[in-house]
Amino acid sequence: MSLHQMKINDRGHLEIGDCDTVELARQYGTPLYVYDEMKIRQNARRFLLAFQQSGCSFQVAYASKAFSCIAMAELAEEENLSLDVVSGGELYTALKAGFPAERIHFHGNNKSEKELRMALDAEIGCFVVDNFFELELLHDLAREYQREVKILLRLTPGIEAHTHKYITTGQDDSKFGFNVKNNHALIAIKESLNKPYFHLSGVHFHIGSQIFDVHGFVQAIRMIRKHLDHVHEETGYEVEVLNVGGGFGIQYTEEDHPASIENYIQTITSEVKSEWEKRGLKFPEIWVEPGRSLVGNAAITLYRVGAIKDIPGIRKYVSVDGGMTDNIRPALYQAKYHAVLANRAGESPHEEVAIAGKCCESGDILVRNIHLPKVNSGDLLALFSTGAYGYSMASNYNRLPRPAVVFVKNGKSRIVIKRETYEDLIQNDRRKQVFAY
Ligand code: LYS
Repeated sequence: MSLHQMKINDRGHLEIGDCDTVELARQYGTPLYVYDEMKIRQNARRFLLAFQQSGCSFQVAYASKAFSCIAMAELAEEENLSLDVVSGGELYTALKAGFPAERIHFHGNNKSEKELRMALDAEIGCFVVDNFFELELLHDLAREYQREVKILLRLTPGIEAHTHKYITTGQDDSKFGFNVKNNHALIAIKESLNKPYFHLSGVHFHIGSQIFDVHGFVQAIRMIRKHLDHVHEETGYEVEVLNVGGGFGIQYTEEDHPASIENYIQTITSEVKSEWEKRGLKFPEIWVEPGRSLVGNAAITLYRVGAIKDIPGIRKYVSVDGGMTDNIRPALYQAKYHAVLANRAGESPHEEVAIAGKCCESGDILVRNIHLPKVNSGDLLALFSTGAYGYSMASNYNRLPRPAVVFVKNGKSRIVIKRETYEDLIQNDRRKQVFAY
């Protein structure tokens, strides 16, 4: 849920998807991830419409790392998205959901042989090859399968996006992709063209995550096009597909001012058109990989407030029943979130507090400073815009069970991931056996 769309009912309760959050918490317990299904669908449709209006051929591949589960893959399928997966587990989820394999793209800087075989068995649409090791391994497997495999090469354009250093990916010093500046990209393209079991559809790049400024994309497209000119001179090769990755930012707090979905797509498509037109080349198919921008603002997390510790003159800690186990982003990236008291959503702010998680880590703080109405133990707290990289990065640290996830729509809710139980936590543990050694 984004900041400006907060809906409060006549009981003063926050609503999402026309469902009362207090009722949702009562029904499913807390912590609880709640996704507004229509919001995800609207975001998807905005991407597709912006592309349709550009006149370009395209694919919008949902980056399932942002939030992967069967229901999400089903939704992506219904909305005519493609799917980007980065592991055997994400691929397995997509296939189990019945997602069409030909619309799956496989990413990752260290795909194992087992994962590559799984993807070849499923006959997925495209492999985004990340490095020389994978280039050889995948080609050996393609030969073994006696099948021509479609690939893109992930290039590293040498662009630094203005975002947290842990989530930049396009700079030269990156574990991802073939660097353009040191000629690895050209060598990889030449090698791919010489490999009989590869069809090189094009190239991919990704400059980082949570990017607000469209200019980074413009710069990267120009830079990649220059490199492709060089490739053209050397080999005569032209790309059919240009995959510009994702990284489209969203608003977490009022300090964030990302460009709109329409603005990102319009900028990217016009830049590609103008660069290709200048050279009299046929426009490539443009692929994007939004994750956060599809699901991030579609969800909230509901927590129950427990202990409150006031240190006069220093800080008031309001502790909730989740924390870094269901949302690592504040601890990992100093990510900022907005929150409200969901059971008293209409009340004015009264005090400044910190919202703390329940893990045994001083860094387990979800929000360092926030103005809320006077908070009482038992209040329900809603953290906004938690749909991306929240549940998907959740852990069982301190042996906390992972929360439940529900989808809401038109006043109805459905569980899409059930809450873990203590029994789930120990299901893979084995007791000591007398003759075990
Ligand atoms: N997990 C990161 C985040 O929460 C983003 C990673 C993007 C992956 N390419 O912001």
